[in-house]
Amino acid sequence: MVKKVMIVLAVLALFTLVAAQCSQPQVQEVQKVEEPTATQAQQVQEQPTAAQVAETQEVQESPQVVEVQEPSESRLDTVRKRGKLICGGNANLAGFGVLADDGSFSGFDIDYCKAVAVAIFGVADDSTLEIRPLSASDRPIALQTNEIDVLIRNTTYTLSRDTEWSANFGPTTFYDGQGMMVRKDSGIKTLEDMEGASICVQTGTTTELNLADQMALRGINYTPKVFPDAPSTIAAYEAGNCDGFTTDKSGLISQKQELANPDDHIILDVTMSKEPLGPAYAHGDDQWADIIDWTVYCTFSGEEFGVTSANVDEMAKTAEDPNVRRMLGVEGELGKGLGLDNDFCANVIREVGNYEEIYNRNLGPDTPFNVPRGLNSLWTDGGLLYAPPFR
Ligand SMILES: N[C@@H](CCC(=O)N[C@@H](CS)C(=O)NCC(=O)O)C(=O)O
Repeated sequence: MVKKVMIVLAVLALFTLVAAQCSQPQVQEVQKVEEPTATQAQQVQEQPTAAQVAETQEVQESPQVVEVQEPSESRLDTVRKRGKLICGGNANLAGFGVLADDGSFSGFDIDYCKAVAVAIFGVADDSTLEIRPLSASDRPIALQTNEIDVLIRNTTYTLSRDTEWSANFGPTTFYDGQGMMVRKDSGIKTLEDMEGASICVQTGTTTELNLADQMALRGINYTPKVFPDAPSTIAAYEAGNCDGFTTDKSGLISQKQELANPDDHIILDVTMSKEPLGPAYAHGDDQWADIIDWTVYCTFSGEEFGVTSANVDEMAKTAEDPNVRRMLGVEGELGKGLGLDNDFCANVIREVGNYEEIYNRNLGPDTPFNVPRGLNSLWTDGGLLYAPPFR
């Protein structure tokens, strides 16, 4: 019996020993496996990370694709291939943008359309420049659909236009403010005298909004009468349908001349808003923005340095001032940096003139408008016109 028990214990001990020996390497194997498994676990964790990376790459790549697609052809290339600049303008505002019976456009803003065409093509004529007349309400759509390359149409720079129109604004070419015109015999001298008045105003403009703000601020009740364009607005005022007509002061000065008896009307001594007018262009093409901006600055600098359409070629030959030499492209390669000819600014001044020439041709003392320069004087004359250096 004892012998049997001894044998069973021996077998059990042997089994335990074998089992222990067998399990030992298993444990070691597991441990061995576990170490790499931990690495594998990291790798497994990294796999989704890699997927995430892939996803991230996709996210990063898609805007890159968009970026690449958008400027696949720059605006400058498009305009060059087309052979002409399409400039959104005004057809109804003498002095700024007006269409003549012969189909030609003229005005201060139109001259800036011409200046941009000259900067690109060296010349502005029917083959290199098309003016596309736009109503106030049509402006943002024309910009957003790329129907026009640039908008130069007595357009006020505001924050919401900067964002909602997806537009950028170039340098202000005309600092304006909103005014009010009334009949001289109405006895109205101030806005406060307009309690209960009806006021003609054009829709799609800052004018309409400023009028509401200003009248509310002053607690004046009034009835706005809203029209889609300048001719219908001024016609309604002239027909006596409104006591007042409001728009930018430049617009009032211009529209007053359209009336049968301009002297029967006065512009009140009040400025209801700030209206910085200048070129606007679609977001997304910095080179194009630079071209518009530096074309405008060229006209400011031309006036500042006394370079005119009459003397520009002489100045290009004889000027010693490096500022003038760089501006006219006889020294350095500033035009090339914009994708233009180095003498782009000399061409602009020769063909269109410096700011003073453009201003006087359209709005100066020899025109029916005779608008004082005021804020639209050079910074050196106490005004706001200031061009950064051509350097
Ligand atoms: N500067 C303002 C007003 C611009 C504006 O459209 N003014 C009118 C009144 S002078 C005009 O030019 N009308 C011409 C037209 O559309 O017939 C703006 O940008 O909203």
